[in-house]
Amino acid sequence: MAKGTDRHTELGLKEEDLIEMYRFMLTARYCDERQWGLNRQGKAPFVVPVSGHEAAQVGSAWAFERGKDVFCPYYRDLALALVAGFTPKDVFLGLFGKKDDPSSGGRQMPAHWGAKDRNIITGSSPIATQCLHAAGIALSKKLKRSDAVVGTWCGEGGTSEGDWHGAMNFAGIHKLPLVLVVENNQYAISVHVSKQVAGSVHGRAQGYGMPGAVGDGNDVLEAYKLTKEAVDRARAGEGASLVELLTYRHYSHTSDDDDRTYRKKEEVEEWKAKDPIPRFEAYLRSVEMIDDARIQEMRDETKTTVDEQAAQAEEADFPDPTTAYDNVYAERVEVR
Ligand SMILES: Cc1ncc(C[n+]2csc(CCOP(=O)(O)OP(=O)(O)O)c2C)c(N)n1
Ligand SMILES: [Mg+2]
Repeated sequence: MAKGTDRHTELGLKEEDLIEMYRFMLTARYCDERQWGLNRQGKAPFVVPVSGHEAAQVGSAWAFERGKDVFCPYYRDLALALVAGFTPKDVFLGLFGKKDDPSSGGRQMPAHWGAKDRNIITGSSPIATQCLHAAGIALSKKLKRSDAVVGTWCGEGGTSEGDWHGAMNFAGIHKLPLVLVVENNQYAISVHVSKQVAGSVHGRAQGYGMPGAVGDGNDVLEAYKLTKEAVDRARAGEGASLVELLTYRHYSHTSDDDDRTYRKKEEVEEWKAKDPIPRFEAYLRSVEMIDDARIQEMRDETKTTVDEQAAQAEEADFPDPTTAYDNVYAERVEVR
């Protein structure tokens, strides 16, 4: 392919962008493998796996401007949290419930990503509540005449919630600078998408007066392209958009779920063959940005970083028990 006509060039992405995107995808994958192993060792009580969603999350997150835009993610968004400014150590501090966990200082369940200094708004456990928070923040950005854009992410199961429809309706009416990304991995725990959505997720946008796009969520460049169009639209004052990214989770819903009871092995294997990481590696090879040796080197480097930072988090301090009521009640109540 002649230089200048590559897909990424057409999207305005440079070599440094692609290499960083690839590194984030690898980092998320190794964090996932490490946290899964720690769960099986009994060291991490609850894990929400991300494997399979890396392209959807890194591609969509890359369309936002860090430091200005606001991220309202959901629990599966480990790769997105990394792009938005979490380090692997931060991920593991949350997993172990340690004092320096940026999301909650070890108070919340793991995977409730949040950090004020990185514009990541922590979500509540009820699904799709973050979409309403995001709509409210987008309204405030509009009222303040800021050109910041708000992004919110959820699964296709989340789109059955009233909160999601409320956010869509409000964002459509008020033309809010909001992008709603749906990571459609075909399942809401054990419930297949065919029992969740009769039409299509992206088709729901029409009823709320906004554009709805759908694309291959295992292709990081497509995830970026669709989300970037939506972000540009929002920043130009043209209102909200919905982006549906088709993907699949490789592991069970959480470490407390057994997906063998509702997913056929063949189906899982079929989707694993579309793994977003080797697919992106194939693209990077095709534009001669990396070769096999560089892939191995980057994989080794990333894995070492993740292992080291996971170990540092494991050794870190737990919160002081006397701080248990901090930020929970306005004033600490002494109980005799
Ligand atoms: C309001 C509400 N109902 C039910 C649950 C239990 N629950 C947690 S995750 C989940 C499935 C969500 O699936 P989806 O939105 O497709 O996201 P995925 O986990 O597949 O990424 C459910 C039903 C919840 N947390 N909140
Ligand atoms: Mg789902």
